[in-house]
Amino acid sequence: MSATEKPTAGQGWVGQAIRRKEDPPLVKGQGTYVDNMRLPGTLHAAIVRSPEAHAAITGIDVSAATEHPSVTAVFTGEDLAEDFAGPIPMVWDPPGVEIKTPEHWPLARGEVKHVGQAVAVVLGNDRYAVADAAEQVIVDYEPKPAVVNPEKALEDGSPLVWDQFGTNKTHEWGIAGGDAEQAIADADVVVERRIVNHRTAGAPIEPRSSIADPRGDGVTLYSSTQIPHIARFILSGMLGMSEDKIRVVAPDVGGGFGAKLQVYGEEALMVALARKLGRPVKWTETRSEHMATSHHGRDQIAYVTIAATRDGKVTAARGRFVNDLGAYFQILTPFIAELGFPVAGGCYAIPNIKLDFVGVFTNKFATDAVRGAGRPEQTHLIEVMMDQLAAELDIDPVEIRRRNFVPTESFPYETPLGIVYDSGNYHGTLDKLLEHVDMDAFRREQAEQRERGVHRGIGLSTYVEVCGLAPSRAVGPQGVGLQAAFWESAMVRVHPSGSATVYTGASPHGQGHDTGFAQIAADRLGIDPQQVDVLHGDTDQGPFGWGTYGSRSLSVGGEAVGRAAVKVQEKAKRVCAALLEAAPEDIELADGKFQVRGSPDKSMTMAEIAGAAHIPPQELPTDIEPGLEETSFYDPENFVFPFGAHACVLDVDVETGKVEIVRWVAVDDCGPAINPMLIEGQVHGGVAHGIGQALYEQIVYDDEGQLTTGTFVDYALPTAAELPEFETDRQETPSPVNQLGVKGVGEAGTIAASPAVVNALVDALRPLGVTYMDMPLTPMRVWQAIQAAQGANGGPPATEQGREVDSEHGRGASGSGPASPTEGGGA
Ligand code: MCN
Repeated sequence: MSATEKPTAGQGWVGQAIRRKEDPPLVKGQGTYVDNMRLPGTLHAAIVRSPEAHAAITGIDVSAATEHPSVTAVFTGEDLAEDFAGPIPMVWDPPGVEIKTPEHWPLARGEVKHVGQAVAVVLGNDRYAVADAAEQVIVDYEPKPAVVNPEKALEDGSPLVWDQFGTNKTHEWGIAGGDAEQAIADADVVVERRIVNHRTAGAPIEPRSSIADPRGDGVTLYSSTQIPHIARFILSGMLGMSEDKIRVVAPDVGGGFGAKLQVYGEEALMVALARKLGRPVKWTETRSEHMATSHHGRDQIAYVTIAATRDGKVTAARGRFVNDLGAYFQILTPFIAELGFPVAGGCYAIPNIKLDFVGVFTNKFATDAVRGAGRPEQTHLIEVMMDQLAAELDIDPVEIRRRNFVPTESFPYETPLGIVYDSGNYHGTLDKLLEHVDMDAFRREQAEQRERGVHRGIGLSTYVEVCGLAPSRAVGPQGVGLQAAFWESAMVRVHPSGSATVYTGASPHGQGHDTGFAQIAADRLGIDPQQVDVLHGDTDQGPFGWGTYGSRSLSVGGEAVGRAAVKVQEKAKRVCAALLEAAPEDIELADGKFQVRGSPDKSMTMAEIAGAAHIPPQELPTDIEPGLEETSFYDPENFVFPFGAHACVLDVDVETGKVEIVRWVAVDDCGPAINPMLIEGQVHGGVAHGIGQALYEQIVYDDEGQLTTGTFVDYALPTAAELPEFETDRQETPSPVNQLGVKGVGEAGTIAASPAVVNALVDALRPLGVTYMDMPLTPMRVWQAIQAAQGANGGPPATEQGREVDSEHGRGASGSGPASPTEGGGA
């Protein structure tokens, strides 16, 4: 069936690739983004930010800015001290672990700890005038030594980010299952690598933006956020207001990629200022502000060991991780790296696993969740290490994976870390991938091309992802210690005419929930998805919800929609049964009608039933309440574990180091498709994100803590021109965890992509002696790796590239090749 053909209403909407309902206004420029909103009497805010990475503030002179004709007020951190009841909270409190948590206020108090830290705010009627006036605020800084390299930050004698803690180590957290040390000691083969997963930005197309609008003793905050309800909850604590006095609205949101899974100081600041001044206050981030002060992702140095038998059976995996957390915590900062632990063993039945995480303060902005959040890091490690091991043992990368996959008959499979993978068929997705990619033919072609000087490689990534955040008891206070729960809510309301409104606690920002969730509800209500309006992102419009991230919205929020719609369907059957003089259990929904089983001529449409439910006729028994509306709160029993197999084919120009991806094949399994077109879009975007990190994108601070990648000129985001055409396919293995059988897909491509790229590069360059490289695979770094492997140029050995560039912060350390870390990035 084509995307435009319609099945009979009420039947089989789930699974159809119907076009996204939300797109027409967005593509016609009729979207409502926060920055488009104009409220009468709005004051615009400009923020004065620190140019210093670490300094004491010895004076702030606001007189020139205050005298500016367009300026209404200027405030510093001290001026607003009474306006906040609490700092920006960090919500991870794992049992038995001490985490050194500094106070983090929206405006600096006495010291700055990173470039871009907010120091003062200037308010006025004109957006551009306040930006000019902000430059007239004179701040005196007494610079202090900065530390930017997390490993150096752990050394004795390092400058301290926080004197009060006496160390830059924030915390240690570890988990183990089996006996990895013993297995490593006993192994035939042990492979060890130091793998750097560098810092990246979220970089959504719409930067952050907030307007706070005071109303009586309350306030409405319009914010470009992924988490309106959590934002209200946190803001109520920070501002000392009860939640009912705060309404948070996330209107159309132009992407987030994790960077808007956050409550930022600026959001609290706008609310505080609006209350103080009694006028709406608005702030929209510039792109440079985004690069400096929206949280970053990744930034991990991993020491990984993998042990195996000579025939390639992996017996142990061990990792020690140094995570650069920046100077302050945002809401989840120290937790993000650890969030990857459930998939540390990947798709493989590895009996012994040991992981130790160390968090480190540096004079940088905080890291936190960026698409994948901890899982891309772990997947990168295990997938790169499988290829490294395969090379060590001279076993084909396909074969080594097959020898270690969790067998299909072993699901549900419990990992040594106590995580239960719900369902899987890893051979299935790999088999399907190999139907698209003929490996033997590729190897023949590769050999011929090498003769002609073309360096082509293929890399695999067979990933498993943990998503569907989350069973509250697994992640809440008694579990890993989050001061949060991750159930989801849905409310389904059928109107008197039979159309419906669905309210979800998820808060999409590009994923297509308006369409997919409408399909789920439509099938259960016997109506057309076009008759279902999906509302989200407004704390005043429905029950509490936990937002969109962690590829949770469908498997938790969509499941809640399905459950609420089933409750409505059950009530509709009771109404129908009463009016058709049948028993409720004899009413079935078929062909879009509620009918008496076996008597299709005795039937009612949802419109007829809804009319009767709202304007009850005499025949309707009085024990049936009027109305047709139900709410569901769904807390999953387990996570869900999507998986798949991706292949990357790339060419390396060995003269320049430029990498070009020439083919990408993705086979993903996220359970039964609600809408295959939405899945495909997510896979495309996700893979693009992973390729971006692998080849182009990197946040770089220099030795003094200055951000050298503060714009899209230096931070090379790939465009469509740098990306291949994606070939996608799917397998459907239902999850037993939820009634829809679905798993997440929003991060799958990102999680899968980066190791496939690195493995492909190594496959291409192994004949030249390059055996491993850290990302980003920029022309300079690739060229250096080739030179080093060939023994030319006096550069570092190829296996040391990541370490070498990391210590020099990516600034062309050996003096050859382009000077920018992203030079040649192509964006
Ligand atoms: N889907 C489906 N059938 C399935 C599985 C998923 O039709 N079996 C559809 C869902 O209905 C939904 C979409 O796929 O429309 C993604 O669903 P899900 O995997 O539940 O992920 P979330 O909706 O929770 O999205 C979060 C995820 C994350 S964590 C990031 S980061 C991310 C992403 O999604 N950021 C995005 N995708 C993004 N897409 C856009 N356009 N912009 C972002 O910022």
